[in-house]
Parts: sequence; C-alpha cells; structure tokens
Amino acid sequence: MSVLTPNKIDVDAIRDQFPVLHQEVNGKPLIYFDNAATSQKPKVVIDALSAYYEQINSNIHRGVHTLAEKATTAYEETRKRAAEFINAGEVAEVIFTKGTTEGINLLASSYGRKFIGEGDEILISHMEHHSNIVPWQMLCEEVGATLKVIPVTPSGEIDFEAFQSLLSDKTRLVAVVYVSNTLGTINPVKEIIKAAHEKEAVVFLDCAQAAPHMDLNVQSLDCDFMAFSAHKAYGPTGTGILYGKRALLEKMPPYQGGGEMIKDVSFGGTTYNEIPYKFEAGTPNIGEVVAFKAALDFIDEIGKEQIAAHENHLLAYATERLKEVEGFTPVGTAANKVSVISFNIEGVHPFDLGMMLDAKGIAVRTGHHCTQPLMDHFQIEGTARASFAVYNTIEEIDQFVDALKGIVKVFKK
Ligand code: 7TS
Repeated sequence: MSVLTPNKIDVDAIRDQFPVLHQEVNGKPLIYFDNAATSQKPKVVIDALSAYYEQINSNIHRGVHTLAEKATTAYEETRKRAAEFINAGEVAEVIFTKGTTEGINLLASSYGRKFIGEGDEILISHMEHHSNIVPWQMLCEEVGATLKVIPVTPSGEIDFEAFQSLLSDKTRLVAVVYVSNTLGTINPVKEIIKAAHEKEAVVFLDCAQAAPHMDLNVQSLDCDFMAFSAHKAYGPTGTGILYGKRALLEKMPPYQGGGEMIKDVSFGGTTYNEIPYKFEAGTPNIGEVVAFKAALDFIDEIGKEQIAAHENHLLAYATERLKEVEGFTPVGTAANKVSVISFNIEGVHPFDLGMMLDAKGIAVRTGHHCTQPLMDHFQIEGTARASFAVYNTIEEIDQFVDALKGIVKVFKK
C-alpha cells in the first residue's frame, strides 16, 4: 500500500513532552487512542498547574495582596489567550465554564429561558452529543418550545437539504456540533450559520471535538455562541469556555447567583456585574484555568495546520489498513473527517473489543459515546472508537491493526 506524504512534525520530540505515554499497561507499552474522550497533558500544562499551586494560589478578583493580584492576572491572561485562540472580537466575550456541558447548560438556562418560548423551535442534529440534546429537551419542556432534529445521511453527514427545509420563521436557535465525537464528521457549519441567520435564528456551535484539531475563528464563522472543553485540547479537566457575541451576552440574565457575578447586593435589589463576570459566580477552577493557557500555547507552537496534517496522515493510513481486518465495518465515512474512527467487527461485541485491546495496552472507547440517538439511527448498540492525537504514530496503528487481527482469530475459533 502507498505510504502517505510524511509531515513535518517531530512526533518523538512531542511524545517526550507527555509523561503519561511512557508507561506499560497490562505489560505492554501504552497506546492511547481515546483522545476524543480526553487528551493527555504535556509537561508544560502539568508544570503550569503545579507552579500555580506552589507559587501563587489565591482567590481572584478579590484581594489587594500580591498573590491575589498574581492569581487574577494569570487567570485573566488565559482569557486573553483563549479570545485570541478563537479570534473573538473582544476578550469579554469569553466566559470560563467547567467545560462544554456547562457552557450549553448556561446557554439553555439563560438565553433559552429569556428568548425562547411557546411555539418556538430549536434545531439540533441527529449526531449531537447528549450534552447538546438534553439541555434543549429540558428547556423545551419548560417553555413549551419544540425540538426539531436534522437527519444524518448513511455516511454520517448532516442532510443539508433537510436542514434547510426544517429552518423556518419559528426557528429561534440552531445548536449543532462542529465535529462529531462518534463519527469524526466535520460539519459545514459556515453554511449552516449563514442559512440560520437568514431566518434570524442564532447559532450555537459545540466545538468540543473541533478545538484540538482545527482552526476556530468565531468571527469568520460568524457563530453567535460556541463552547469547548480544555481537557480535550491538551488542557486540564474542569475548565473550558463559552463564547458569545457581546450584544447577546449583555441581554442575557445571569446563570447562577453568588459572589463575583454582582455589582451591588442589597435586600432592596441586586445589580449584576458586567460581562463576562456576570456569568462566573463563585470561585472558579483557578489553577486549571491558568494551566489552560499552556495548552493553548502548546497547540499554537506546533501549529494547527501541522497537527491536522499529522492527524490526517494517521487517519488515512489507519482507514486503509483497517480494511485488512476481517469483518471490519466503519461507522461514519464522511469525506470531511477528523482523526476519529468508529467501527464494529462482525461477531465481536464492542465491549469485548475494548477489553481485549486493553489487555494489549491499547486504550479505545467503546459504547454509545453519549450519542444514543445516533446509535439508534445506525441501528447499532455501540461502536469501538479509536481517536488519534498529535502524539500518535503510524507504528501504533500497525500494532492496533495486528491486535485486531489477533482478536478476530480468537473469535473465529
Ligand atoms: N460535545 C461533544 C461533541 C463531545 O464530544 C463531548 C464529550 C461533550 C460535548 C461534553 O464535553 P464535556 O467536557 O463537558 O464532558 N465527549 C466525550 C466522548 O466522546 N467521550 O467521552 C467524552
């Protein structure tokens, strides 16, 4: 088979920056192919987290003392960096959250309750993660709106014509995933946004899986809201961002009440802080937010294009080699994909596949991947999913293919 164009990144040097990769699991060198669930963390991120706790730890925006000021500055530096990372028009349009899930819940609870009501429609797609389904179902139930679902084609792409016919004057919000966690499909979000805006609907993009793989430019996309989690993009768990256009964020009521989100509190009435603080009640995950900046720097230092080139190389190689495995059936064969391969092997339950791969030191995710409606659509119970990151290698894919061939042999006996 043809060997694909070598790319320009030094994978060995990158792997050296990830301590967790250098270990054995079940007596075999770890092959970590569960990056869509969470990526591993480079040393710069781990060091930034310990440095924060060893040298700075203080609460933010409150004290006048030196450490409190340092903590506040470091926290706000990440906000600036995140705004730059997504090319937001202003730093104040970036709200720190616990992650994508909290970002969507914030949006549904604040924007949704105020601007979506009885008879209105919300459009999502059939390939959404549960976190971009359930908050909208809850909202619809509460306010009497209707949730409409854009169908997905057999190759795992959004049916664009169906989307256009579902869009109507009743559509208030379109909430879609940029990159599917289960299928790897990259959706034509720019076209979706343009069509939605023609109907005066606002658009939320779930960028949980897009952030680690591709350039995010909220201004050129013209999305109204977007969210992603740091932990899938080489950053710590427990933090992420929600982006919103200033004009919309300013009209939205607070999400949670508490410290930090207020201007003045009295029993006669309370006034709220300006954006983004209005949406950041209580003490956030300060250390994790501070270390999040190191993850964004890590990505940009390698370069998003270089990362994508390497991962696309792995995807193309794996897609080709996996055809050698008897009974291999890919789930999601869109032309435009990131490095996620969901699959089934005839006669082998995905759970057994996961267990047997783990016995060989290979970590994949198995199950419905929090996309049960998508599994129903494909009439399958689940899949095994291998998802590659910048530190994965062709050699690991060779071992993965060999391991699958071995498993097939066991099941054929
Ligand atoms: N949206 C998408 C597209 C996701 O892939 C995930 C997590 C979420 C939202 C939720 O992100 P969280 O950080 O708030 O939990 N996806 C996965 C996955 O594919 N396997 O484990 C978690």
